[in-house]
This record gives sequence, structure tokens and C-alpha cells, in this order.
Amino acid sequence: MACRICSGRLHPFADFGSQPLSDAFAAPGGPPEPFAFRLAVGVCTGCSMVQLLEEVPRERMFHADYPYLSSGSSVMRAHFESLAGRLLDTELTGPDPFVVELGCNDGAMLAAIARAGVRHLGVEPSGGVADVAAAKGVRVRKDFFEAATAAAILAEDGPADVVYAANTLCHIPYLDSIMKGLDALLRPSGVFVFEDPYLGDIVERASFDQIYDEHFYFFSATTVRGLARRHGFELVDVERLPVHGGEVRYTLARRGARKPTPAVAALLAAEEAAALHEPATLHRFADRVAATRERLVELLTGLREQGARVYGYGATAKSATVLNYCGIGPDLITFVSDTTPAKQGRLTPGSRIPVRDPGAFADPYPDYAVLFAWNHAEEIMAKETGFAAAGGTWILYVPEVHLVRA
Ligand code: DWN
Ligand code: SAH
Ligand code: ZN
Repeated sequence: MACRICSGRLHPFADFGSQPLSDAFAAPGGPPEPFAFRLAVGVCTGCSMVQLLEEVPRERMFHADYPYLSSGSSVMRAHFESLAGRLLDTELTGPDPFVVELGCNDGAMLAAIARAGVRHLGVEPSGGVADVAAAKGVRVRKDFFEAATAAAILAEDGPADVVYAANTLCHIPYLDSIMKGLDALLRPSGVFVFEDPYLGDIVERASFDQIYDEHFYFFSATTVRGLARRHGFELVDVERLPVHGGEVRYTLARRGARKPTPAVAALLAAEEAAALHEPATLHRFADRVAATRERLVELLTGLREQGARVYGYGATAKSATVLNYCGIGPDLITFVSDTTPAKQGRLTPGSRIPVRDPGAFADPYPDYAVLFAWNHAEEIMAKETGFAAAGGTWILYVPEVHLVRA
């Protein structure tokens, strides 16, 4: 297995075995979904990029029935609206500006740009969520972004001032084609702004559930700078974000076009000091993950023996790794509550736990709830006052297994 960035040798450090596709929620009664691929992750001995060892074909993950909706969290809605405001104020100030978003999903970000009357295009291959964005007045192209797509957009709309991508670039193994596309599409003064789960946070918090089929890369300032330079770009800004369990927003500009901010040097230095890409660090991460599996299974098995009622909260893509790696099924968790219509009435992939609407969560409340959407803990804990009143307890497994009184 060779690095998808530099063809270097990959050093594997964590293996979660055979896994189903994380967003393939099956209809009950149908055939069990296949454990389609091996989920394992390695670090490149050449360029240090952390990446999956096996790639799932993109059409199998991102299609008309892709269930995830960005707007399902009020915190994320506010996050994207605030980012839209910032782009409008700082980057989209010239005459007739044009912004492109890769993976615009349901339009959480671009709807605000559309309302401001600014020229835009969302590139979104998942047809169902793209339709939701279009219904909000967002102009969408149902397509995978790659070099050929960029050429087509350039021919139709002209060059872009900003290309933005949230939780999308890390989903794309073929970054060579993406970077060539950006080089073609961006104006000389244009910027590429993207945000994804940060390797530093994943390692620090042992948040191993960030590792699943759709998350192919685990970026850092070090590896993003390397990627940028290979393609004539420079990493000119980084900003740590609290969302989704810890992310970094990276800004790339053409080499020489902008002076890097002090935040870039600071994050590079912190990664060096933490030995973030060293195999020893990554093996320690894997050891912590194995301990988490042991404790979580022990806790849930004990609760079953006591006859406690245990539900799950948030049928996240991330939870597929937790459930299938730990071998947790409906014998340990009765059902998972989730607000997403396309997930309700279906089964979690591989582990086959029923997904039900939030009404079921309160009828009656469980004794314990495993918070699979732990990245939205603040938002969820603030609104689940009924669970608190009923004396319920949250189970979290990041950074280690622990209980929180609701
Ligand atoms: O990178 C990705 C991120 C952005 O979204 C994609 N590959 C897939 C997806 O990952 P995820 O499913 O792990 O994302 P979330 O945002 O952690 O999913 C939260 C889930 O919990 C959704 O299914 C909605 C649900 N939810 C809920 O039931 N009640 C969420 C909130 C906030 C709630 O209050
Ligand atoms: N930006 C949203 C959605 C993230 S989910 C958010 O942050 O909430 C990842 C999205 O990337 C999915 O909607 C998926 O369809 C899309 N995607 C995957 N590959 C892509 C590609 N090559 N070009 C554009 N979008 C892509
Ligand atoms: Zn490499």
C-alpha cells in the first residue's frame, strides 16, 4: 500500500478489521449489509500524511440516498452561517465575486451566500442532499469535484475567488486531481479554505471513531503544508475550531501571494514538539483505543447483567467504527435515537441496532445513553433536560470511557 500523496511507504498503526460502509443504514428484513472493506490506518514514511490503507469507491458512499444532513445541528448551522458572513466580509469584496463550495450538502453554508445575492456554486455528488440545498435557493452541480469538474466550472462561470470545503477534502483520496482543479479554477489572488478533523485532536483525545470509510485523510498543518507545496500553493493560515470534536480550518493561497500568519508557524512547531507523526505516538494512540474498547464492552455488558435500560444517541457515521470494532449490537443497546428521517426505521450498518426517532428516546427514558454524537455534546445535553430530570446518565468513550450525569 503506497501513500496517495507521494507514493511513499505507509507504516500501519491501527486496524479496526472488516467494516461495513458507515452511512449504509439498512432496511430491516433485508439482507445483512456486507463488511465491505478493511478499516486500517497508516502514516506515510515519506510525507507523514496519515491515511486509510484501503479505499472505498466513491460512488458506493456518496449517492442519491446519502443520509447525512449538515443542518441537523443548530451549532453547525450557526458555525456555517458565521463562516459565510466572514467570507462575504473578507474574501468576496471585489466586483462580482464567485465562490465554489465542495460538498455543500444541504446548503448549510451556501444558503447564506445565496441570500446575500453573491454568485456561487455548490458541487455535491449526493443527489438527495443536493436537492435539499437547491430548495434553499442554492445553485448546485450534482457532481464529484475533480480536475475535469473544475475545468467545466471555469468554462461556464469563470474563475473563483474562494473555494471552500468543510468535512469534504478529507473524504477525497484523489487529491492530486483536486489540487490541479483548484489551480485551474482559482483566480491568481484566490484562496482555498477547508476545515477537517484535526489529527492533533484525534491523537490527543483518542477519538478513534473519526476513522471510518468516508474519512480517508487525517490532516495536520505539517502534511497540509506539504500537500500545498507539491502543487504550487502555500499554507497561509490555520485556525483551530471546536466543532466536530476538534478541527483545523486551513487557508491555501498561491505560493508568494500571501504572507503566512504566525498561527501557521505556531501550529507546525506544536506538532513537531508533540512528535505528532512519529510511529511511537501513533502506536500509543492505538493502545489507548484498544483499552477503550475493553472498558466500553465491559461497562455495557455489566449494565445488561444489571438489567439497566441502555439506548444510543446519534446514529453517527462515526458510531459504525465503535459498534463494529467493539462488537456491540442490539443485545447491549436497544436502539439508537436520531433526528435524521433517512436513518429512522433502519438499522445501524453491520451492528444492526434499530434507529428510532427522538420521541422514542423519551418513552420511557433509558437509565443510560451512549452519546455517539459526542461532538455535539453541549448542544444535546442542553436540550435533553427531560433525560436529566429522569435521572439518566450519559456514557462517553472519548477521551476515555466515562459517565456524565444528565
Ligand atoms: O464528515 C462527516 C460529518 C461532517 O458528518 C461525514 N463523513 C458524515 C457525518 O458524520 P457523523 O454522522 O459522524 O456526523 P455528526 O454530525 O456527528 O452526526 C450527528 C448525528 O446525530 C446525525 O445523524 C444527527 C443526529 N443528531 C440527533 O439525533 N440529535 C444530532 C443532534 C445535534 C441532535 O440533537
Ligand atoms: N460540508 C458538509 C458535508 C460534509 S459530509 C458539512 O461539513 O457538514 C461530506 C460531503 O462531501 C458529502 O455531502 C459528500 O457527498 C461530499 N463529497 C464527497 N466527495 C466529494 C467530491 N469529490 N466533490 C464534492 N463533494 C464531495
Ligand atoms: Zn506520502
